[in-house]
Amino acid sequence: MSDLLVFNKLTDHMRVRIEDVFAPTYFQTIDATEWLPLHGDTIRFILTDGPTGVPSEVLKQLPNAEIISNVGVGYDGVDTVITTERGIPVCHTPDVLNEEVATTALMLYLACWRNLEAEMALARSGRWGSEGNLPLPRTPENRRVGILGLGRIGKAVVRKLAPWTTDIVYFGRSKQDIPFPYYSDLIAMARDCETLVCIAPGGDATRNLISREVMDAIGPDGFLINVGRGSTVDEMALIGALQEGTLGGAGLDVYVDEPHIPSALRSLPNTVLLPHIGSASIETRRAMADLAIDNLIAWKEGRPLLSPVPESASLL
Ligand code: NAP
Ligand code: 8YV
Repeated sequence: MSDLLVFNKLTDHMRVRIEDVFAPTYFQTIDATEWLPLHGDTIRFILTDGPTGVPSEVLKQLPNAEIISNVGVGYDGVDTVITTERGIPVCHTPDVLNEEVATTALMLYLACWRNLEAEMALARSGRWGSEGNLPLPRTPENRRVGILGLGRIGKAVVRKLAPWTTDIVYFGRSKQDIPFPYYSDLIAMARDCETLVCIAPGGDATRNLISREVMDAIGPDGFLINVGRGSTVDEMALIGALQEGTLGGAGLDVYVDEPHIPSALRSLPNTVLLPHIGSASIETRRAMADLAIDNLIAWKEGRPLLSPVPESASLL
């Protein structure tokens, strides 16, 4: 009888740890319409990841679910209004991925400013000799960078940017006790900076926050870097701004409908695109997986959770 429903793909390390303690069912291997009505009531524990989440219609069919553990810090795929109503705590994996995701943001920052993708393509093409070099790009040095979401990862981004620029401004819902200028108006910040880095959570509160107006405020000489969630950017507006050149370029790790990247974005020369690899190193993904599994085991053994999400605090 299964007690754990697993939505995400597991590494061998995770599988061994999980199968040592739990009796898992892997969602991708079952016919949910048949399985859930028959066995849904046996499930006490749920494991998932950021992009996958837990579909609300599935959660409805797990009447005895006690806990959801998310391999990832972003948990916008889980409806915490419903989980809180049902008394189901949600855990995530903060901090262990800060440096890796910040490195991804830095890679996109440098790649955009130095036109890395086109330069690499020219070197591989064999046409360097016949065509000569590309027009010179502009330097990433001493640019003003605006951070949307100066939280755990946002602060790591600022640290990693320091060798290139320390001219940092930020936007969020509240002013923090830090020495960087705060903007309560995202468009005003976009107007004043040359790169906007988004590392805010996804979900309804931030949906389409980066509107065409924000993109146009960054301007034709600036870049948008998004390592937060695709939902925070109005993707259709982004395509328009990039096609018309009112926004200089975009470095993206996340998209609205992953793993689908709109063909318009893929064919534009002024984009640098990554397939949601913000935290994707062996070491960091293992640390995230271990923390997510440790939370499940702590719950099973009646110990305090290691990293519940803030919305679950009232349940603990
Ligand atoms: P965090 O420490 O909670 O920081 C989030 C920041 O976003 C805070 O500074 C917060 O500031 C701001 N924020 C939250 N809601 C907002 C809103 N409605 N409007 C404006 N700003 C808002 O989270 P974190 O650990 O840094 O992670 C941030 C996000 O990065 C995750 O939620 C996830 O979506 C994304 N992420 C992506 C990858 C990837 O692979 N690409 C990997 C990890 C994480 P205020 O509270 O002052 O508003
Ligand atoms: C992962 C993420 O891609 O932590 C997050 O919020 O988006 C990423 O680190 C994801 O959760 C896969 O495990």
